[in-house]
Amino acid sequence: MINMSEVLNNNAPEKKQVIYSAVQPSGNITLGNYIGALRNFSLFEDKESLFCVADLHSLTVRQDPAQLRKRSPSLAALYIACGLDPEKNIIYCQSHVPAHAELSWILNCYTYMGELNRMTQFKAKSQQHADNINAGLFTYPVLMAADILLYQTDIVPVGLDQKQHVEICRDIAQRFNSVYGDVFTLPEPYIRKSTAKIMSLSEPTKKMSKSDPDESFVSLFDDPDTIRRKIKRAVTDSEAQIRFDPENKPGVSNLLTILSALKNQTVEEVEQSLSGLGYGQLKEAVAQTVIEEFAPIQARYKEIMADKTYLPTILKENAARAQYLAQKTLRKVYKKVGLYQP
Ligand code: AQP
Repeated sequence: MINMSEVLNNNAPEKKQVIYSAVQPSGNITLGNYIGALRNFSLFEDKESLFCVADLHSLTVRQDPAQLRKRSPSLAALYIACGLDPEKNIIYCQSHVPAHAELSWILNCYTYMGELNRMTQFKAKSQQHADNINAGLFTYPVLMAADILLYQTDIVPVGLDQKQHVEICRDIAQRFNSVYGDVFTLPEPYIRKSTAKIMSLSEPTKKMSKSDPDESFVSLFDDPDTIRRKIKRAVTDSEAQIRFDPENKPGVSNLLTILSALKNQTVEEVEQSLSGLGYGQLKEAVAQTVIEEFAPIQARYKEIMADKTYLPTILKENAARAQYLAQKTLRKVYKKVGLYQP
């Protein structure tokens, strides 16, 4: 079981809490997305939880339309395969709920250019996509704020890279509330310290990302041979000593973090269990653990995708549930800012 005391900022009040999180269908879901986000989602089954396929967000980077069309339902199927029950949770596509884009426009008018300029993801993505620094990339955090605030969210389970975006969401909400009264709930990020950032296999000082080259990450769709091959090639160092030291040994430390997350053990316990062994054995242990973790998810995913009517039905029904909740907030916001509603 995941240790709840490991949580950063876990000080939300005792009430029926709303949980919101999203993943972009911008590539094959990675081990980083899984450990940093998806795997934590089922912790919140007893709360009112919304898990979104952030297809509008993914347009901030050029996507192949045919691929995107397939990836969105595929990601929703993965949510379910990872253990989320679509009857208890609301699993839906962002573009099926127009209120996201509508609230985003309003919030744009309550967000400053200076704040958005400070976003590290915008800086990184601008460098990565220098030929396409579009306005959507710049206002990405505002759409994310709209996602979260529409549902009066209390907790947002994310990886560390998204912490800054949850913070700006709070700032925007606070600014709006200070003018119009308590319209929005202020959300808290839920970030597990030990697994907050899984690093790239080929460049372990960089975050593992689904839009990076294929060899830099393990995907939830990789077969056992591919998982073994990729982890075998993971960059380590020449010291040949298994030791957790992210600064001097980022590659080995990343492998230990992955192992500790998936085995639900502390890094020290994992280090101890591998004492005296070499990097080959460390990599084999990581590969085997990942393969075993993914096997039931992949099997369930195949079953879901084989049923051609199940997923479209679920996504339509869940979008209607999300729309109902989102409209309540949007109507309130329109009224507060003075938009005429006959
Ligand atoms: N390497 C990571 N370690 C831990 N958590 C991670 N997350 C992403 N990478 C890691 C978390 O996964 C969730 C989904 O992220 P997203 O799709 O909304 O966008 P992202 O953070 O930009 O993820 P990627 O994989 O890097 O996507 P691309 O390449 O499209 O930009 C978030 O909770 C994120 O923190």
